[in-house]
Amino acid sequence: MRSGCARLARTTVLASLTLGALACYAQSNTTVNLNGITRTSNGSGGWNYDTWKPIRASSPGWVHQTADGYLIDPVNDQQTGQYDSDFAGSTTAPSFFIQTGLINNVEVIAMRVIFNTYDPNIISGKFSGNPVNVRIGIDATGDGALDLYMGPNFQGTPGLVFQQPGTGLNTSPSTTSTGTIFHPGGSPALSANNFNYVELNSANASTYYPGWTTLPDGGKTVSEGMMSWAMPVADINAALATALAAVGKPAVTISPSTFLLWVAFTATQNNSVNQDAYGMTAADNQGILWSQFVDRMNAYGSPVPEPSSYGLFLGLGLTAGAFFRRRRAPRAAS
Ligand SMILES: [Ca+2]
Ligand SMILES: [Ca+2]
Ligand SMILES: [Ca+2]
Repeated sequence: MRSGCARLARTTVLASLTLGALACYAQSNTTVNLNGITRTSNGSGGWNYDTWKPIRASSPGWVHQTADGYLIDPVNDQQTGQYDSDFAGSTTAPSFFIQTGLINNVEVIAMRVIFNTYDPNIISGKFSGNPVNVRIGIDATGDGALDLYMGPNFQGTPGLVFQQPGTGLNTSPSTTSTGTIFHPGGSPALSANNFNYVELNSANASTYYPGWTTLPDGGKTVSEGMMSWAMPVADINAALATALAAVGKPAVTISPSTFLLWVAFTATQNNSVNQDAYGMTAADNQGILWSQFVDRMNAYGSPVPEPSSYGLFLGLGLTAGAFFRRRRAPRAAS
């Protein structure tokens, strides 16, 4: 069901923004396990990502990616010295994933990131580090600018929140800023139904992330922290409506089938990206567009189809051209 529907999504890409929800509604019947395993062995030295879908690197040539094209983030490249805000990964291990499905019969999009340091106090609010503003950003309008941020908030009472883009273009790490925090239904408290945070290390990798090995983090705990959470699709759309209206953009509704730009970053404060941008190092040019190193994909992990598979649909007249430009990503400065 999933794979068949994924193919359908590819062939209906031009209509994805408006018809995606209709095309693949049946695809979302899988129950999301926020504590679930990240990947499994494919039996020949590689990996299957059956549930959690790694974010894809823009092609061709972005330097920070796995051999199979998934975006990675190097360790110890956060800008403020706090390893608990450092996305941790290697050339064989991505650390930003999404998936879609149901939790308690509610359609959600779930997100997972892995930090370099695990802190057991995070849910109690005693957390002394700074993954307080881990945010996932999406571009839902196709112009390369992020329209909405979302994620768990650890300042004050922990909860899941949305955040409007701040002033600026919001098209690259250096032009991305975050504005008003809000939640259409009130910020839901973190619970087992919407949030999961576990220690990840070489010893428990077979349970959580086969092939994972612990990564150095400046003398703190060696283990990594794997954080997963889920946002209802209806809540994302309600928040998107608010965020787009605030900047005068036309309303757009997404579904799990919609091809979006997915970005992740951490910050010590609620207004700028001052820690770690997923997919680049602190030494890279922070002015590179998100769309130059992050590939668009839907929440099922499918990338935007190549031109050969959408030519038949050009007559639909929908303005999705921005999704099909395959850009040459500049290599990072050494
Ligand atoms: Ca990092
Ligand atoms: Ca570590
Ligand atoms: Ca980074």
